Amino acid sequence: MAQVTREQREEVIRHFRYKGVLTDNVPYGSGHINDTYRLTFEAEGGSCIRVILQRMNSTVFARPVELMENITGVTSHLRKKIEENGGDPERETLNVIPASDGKPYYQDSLGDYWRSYKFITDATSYDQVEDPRHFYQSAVAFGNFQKLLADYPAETLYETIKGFHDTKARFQVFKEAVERDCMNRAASVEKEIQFVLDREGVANCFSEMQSRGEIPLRVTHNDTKLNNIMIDDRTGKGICVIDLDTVMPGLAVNDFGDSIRFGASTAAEDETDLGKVSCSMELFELYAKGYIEGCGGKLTKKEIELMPMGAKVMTFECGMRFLTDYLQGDTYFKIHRRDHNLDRCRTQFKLVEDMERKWYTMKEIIEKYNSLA
Ligand code: ADP
Ligand code: GN1
Ligand code: MG
Repeated sequence: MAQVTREQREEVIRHFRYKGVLTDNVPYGSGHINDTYRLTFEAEGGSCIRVILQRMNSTVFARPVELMENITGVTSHLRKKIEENGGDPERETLNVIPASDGKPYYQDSLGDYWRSYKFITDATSYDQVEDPRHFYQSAVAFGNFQKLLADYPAETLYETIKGFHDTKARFQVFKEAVERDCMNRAASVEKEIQFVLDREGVANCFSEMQSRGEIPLRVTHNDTKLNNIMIDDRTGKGICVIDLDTVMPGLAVNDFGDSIRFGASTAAEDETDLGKVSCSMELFELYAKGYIEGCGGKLTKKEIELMPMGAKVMTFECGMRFLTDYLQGDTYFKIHRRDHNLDRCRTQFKLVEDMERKWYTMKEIIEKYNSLA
């Protein structure tokens, strides 16, 4: 997508009915997909009001109107549940700020789609675990999110990205990207390509289990990395699950696994010193405990048993996606330096190898919680 221009942002801001005087307008967060800004307004009496303004990525999300329908549906459902449970829906779920015409989005004169959310104050989204208690609390919150959406009518949700976690289909897309090699990069990443090709069984396993009816489809988040949750600065609790673009029917084991690949890693997702990258068994256990608790008895024994596999499949899939994007010329994930997607791919594969080494430890940890569940 083309870079957002200042004029474009000014036009968009005029089409939301924000109150007060705009005093600050800055790019925000470290998401790989949308263009996010934090706006600050000074209201009468000198108080500060913050909002999030986002340009939705139209390369990734072809149908932004349907996407926003999903988000308003899901957040209304969550709001009702949070109110019933005596919580604070202003902080515990995303709140969409409608545009001046009342729609939950604004389409600018260049054709781009924008949306705005109330800013969740006094909370932080972390790119890496700084305090293990935060990681545990994020697990409880993602589990609880799953529980709150257990009775959401799944058939009303649009599939915002077709086959998002269809790892088997992604394996085929990867092979095509290798064959086309449109950037002439394949020769320089033979080792990484072979790493993927050696693991076709990993790519296929959940699709086979699903077709045998061994694991249920649920309404899941599908992008459960630690920076997609706001941790309350005061209480340390996972106050709000954000980034709801991919809420769709999916697998709980994948939600679990995606959190592990990101949060249980001992290094950043794009660390170039692979010596620093490993999967922490302490963080794995902490997250498993929190997620099982958060789901409140809703997971089947089979789903719990498959948690190590969820971690491996999601880490493998993500590495394969980064490598596919590298081979295709970096058109999907935002990059901030040359070979950024390759660096990201390498951390994921290092984690997969580490999980393979620690496989029995992971199984043992999960068995312990499964016998208690
Ligand atoms: P992306 O899809 O690009 O990852 P996100 O929706 O996750 O976009 O937003 C990017 C970042 O912006 C988040 O990781 C978080 O730091 C911040 N953010 C998003 N929504 C809010 C919000 N309502 N309040 C505070 N911060 C937010
Ligand atoms: C993207 O949007 P963001 O940055 O939270 C991606 C995830 C990947 C993740 C890797 C819609 O997440 O699937 O796992 O990057 N989101 C989409 O960090 O593709
Ligand atoms: Mg995000």
